[in-house]
Amino acid sequence: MKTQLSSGTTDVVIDTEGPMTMIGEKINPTGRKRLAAALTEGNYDYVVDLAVSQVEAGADVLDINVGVAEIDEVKVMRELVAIVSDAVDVPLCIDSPSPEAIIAGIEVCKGRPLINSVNGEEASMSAILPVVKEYDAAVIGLALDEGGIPPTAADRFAVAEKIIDRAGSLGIPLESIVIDPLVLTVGADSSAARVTLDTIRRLVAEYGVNINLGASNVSFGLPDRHTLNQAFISLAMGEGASCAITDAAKLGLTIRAADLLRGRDGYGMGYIKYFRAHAPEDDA
Ligand code: THG
Repeated sequence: MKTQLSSGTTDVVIDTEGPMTMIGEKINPTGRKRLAAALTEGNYDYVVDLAVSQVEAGADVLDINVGVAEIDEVKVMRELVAIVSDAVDVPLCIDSPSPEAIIAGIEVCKGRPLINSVNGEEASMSAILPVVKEYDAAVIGLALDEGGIPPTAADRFAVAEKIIDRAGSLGIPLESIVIDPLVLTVGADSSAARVTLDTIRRLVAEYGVNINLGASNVSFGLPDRHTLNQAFISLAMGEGASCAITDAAKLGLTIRAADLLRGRDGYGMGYIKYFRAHAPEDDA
């Protein structure tokens, strides 16, 4: 299954049969004081630096989240999407719970964006899915609803199915949906990653749908987070995950390695090219 995204001039395809798509996570002020201040002050140079450095590190798509308390989210989303679109030639992932902010982002971005996100709550589906339909965007569907994040794979699958069905009833095809089965930390519950992996397996088997993950959540509160993140992203790719919101500078080479190992990288060219472009000098 192929989910087409575009910057207007560059196309990116999230593909259940292809190499992993990397969405750069860093334009998100949650827990980042410097970015929150830059957004509040309208200092967009710092955000442009974050955009350029993530694309240089191999991000295929950039997430844009401007969620700071008391900010005019519609205005800042409109301005930032325009500025980032001029600075880098990659499709954007417009990250907001607000339909007005999402529309502002869609209207200024030049190609086909990914919307982050809709979830299985009635209020979210009825607010976001009509926007996705009207603008023919692609959308991430989160496996949570009024009851929160379900503790079992069966219940996360059921929420994903509810989103897929509702989207279908509005004429949004499965190709336009990327399901995010959600990742919780194994620091709090040692079966948390297993639940996510089982949800991925079933969604891929029954729907063949594209799957996105915010993979670094898995390691919150534990030592040597990078090792856990590398192991988890590899296992998730083994189950069929096709897209991750991540730090390409940290996980890019692991992701290209897993693409090669799962037979998605003919002659290892993706891995070798990535290594040549991004490996630290010492390892070259
Ligand atoms: N699914 C979807 N969207 C998501 C998530 C998801 N968006 C938010 C989040 N999860 C993914 N994005 C981020 C953005 C930034 C960071 C982590 C995830 C981050 N964290 C550092 C840390 O954890 O220590 C703190 C910042 C820093 O590097 O200084 O950066 O699951 N659809």
